[in-house]
Amino acid sequence: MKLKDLESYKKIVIQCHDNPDADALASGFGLYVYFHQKKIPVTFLYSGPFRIQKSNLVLMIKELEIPVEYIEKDSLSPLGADELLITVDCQYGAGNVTKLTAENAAVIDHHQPETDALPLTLIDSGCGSCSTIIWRLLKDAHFPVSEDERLATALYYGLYTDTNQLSEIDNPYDKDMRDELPFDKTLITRLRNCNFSLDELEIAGVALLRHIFNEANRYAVVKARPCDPNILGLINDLILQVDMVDKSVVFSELTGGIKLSVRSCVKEVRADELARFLTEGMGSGGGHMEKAGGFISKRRYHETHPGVSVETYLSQRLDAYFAEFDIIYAEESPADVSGMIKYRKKRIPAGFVKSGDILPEGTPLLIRTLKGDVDISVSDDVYIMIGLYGDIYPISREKFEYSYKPAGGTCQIDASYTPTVKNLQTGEMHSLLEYAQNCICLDEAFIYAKPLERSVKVFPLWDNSKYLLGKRGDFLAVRPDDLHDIYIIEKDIFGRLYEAAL
Ligand SMILES: [Mn+2]
Repeated sequence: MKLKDLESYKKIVIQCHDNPDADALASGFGLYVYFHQKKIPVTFLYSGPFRIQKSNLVLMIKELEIPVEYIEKDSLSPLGADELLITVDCQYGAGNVTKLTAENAAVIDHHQPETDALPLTLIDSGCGSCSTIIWRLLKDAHFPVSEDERLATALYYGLYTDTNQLSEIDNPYDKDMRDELPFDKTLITRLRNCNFSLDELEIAGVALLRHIFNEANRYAVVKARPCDPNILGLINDLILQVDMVDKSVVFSELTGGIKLSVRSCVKEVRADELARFLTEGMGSGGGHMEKAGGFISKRRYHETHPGVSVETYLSQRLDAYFAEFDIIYAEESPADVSGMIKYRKKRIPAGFVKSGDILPEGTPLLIRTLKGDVDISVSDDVYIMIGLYGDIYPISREKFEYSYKPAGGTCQIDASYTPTVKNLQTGEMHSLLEYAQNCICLDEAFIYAKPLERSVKVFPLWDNSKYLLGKRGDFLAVRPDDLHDIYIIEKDIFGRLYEAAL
């Protein structure tokens, strides 16, 4: 869906969820500014039992001049056939937004799909905020977002608050928006410092009085009364500092579902991956290695875990998590290839970039992909391989020359986000594909591999601080010329890239 698809109506009403948060306000504001500039009559409203009272939101509306109106449920008037309702940061017909009768409705949201999709729907649950999706739509429509400081600040603050002060970001679009928007720093500082009330301070205090602690797996689970997600992160940062606790989950039960904050301070557990594990099939989770967050839909939870308390669910799920994984430190011990089969890499073109072609030797680079950011330092001996799905990994020139040869032509990938490369000294960003050339695997590229029967975390040779996660059915692979070079190939990709070598 593009903004253009929404422009053919006589009038547009933007509605965000009841009890709006900063992300909902920023998202509605972004659309409002766009349609207003297009000279289409537009209003932005919210309903529900309560008017906005939170001090940071009141300040945000006032300082950024967000033209949002509160309409009581009984005063909502139905929309006609030539009018369009757009719900932002929520879904038309869902429980957290007062229903306004409309013949035409569109949905822009970043939560898990809750309702049957309407024709005009854009939901990307991978984004940390709905503001990010609005920003993408505005950019796609060539709207100069960065020239409007009030709008830029609103969108930035929407992402900031929905991702626990940006600590729970992992989507590349979120990172791009964070890096690109020219926001008002002074105002963000003011907003940050009127973020919660004395009542919320008390919620934090009460939550800390009770906890579940598991000594064997060194985790804690804490329940907080319904509150703003920022409070959960604040409580959790404190809990993680306890000497016996290495991982912790703080949650609260809200009207629409369960909001989680997840923390880890050991490299064997990535908080973002644990958040995904805890919310799997019922919501979404993600973030950083140490700080992450998640949301579980109430409806999905009750369907799959009827009558189970959230504390019980989380403790059992955490125990399952710790029982599930084997850990391999590639640097420390070579792979045991006895149960593995030899595979030949199919001769499918892949992309590669000589890092020395991008910038001068020694320049620190950040390469952003759908699967995360990778840091490298430019060197004539470091090449970057680009897989069919936009996955990237560094390879030494020597290994490259042994296994591949340049094949000419432009490199094409099949991914929803094209890897970007950022010069960490200047902040300049480019598409990695600008520098890419095709290459094909020489005949003699073989690997040993076997499908995994249990989940495994591999700390690869090229980075022993971050693991690669392999799930049951994925393949554990190792290069015959270096039995320490152990990695994971996802099961969906394996068959397309490898064939058994007879
Ligand atoms: Mn949101």
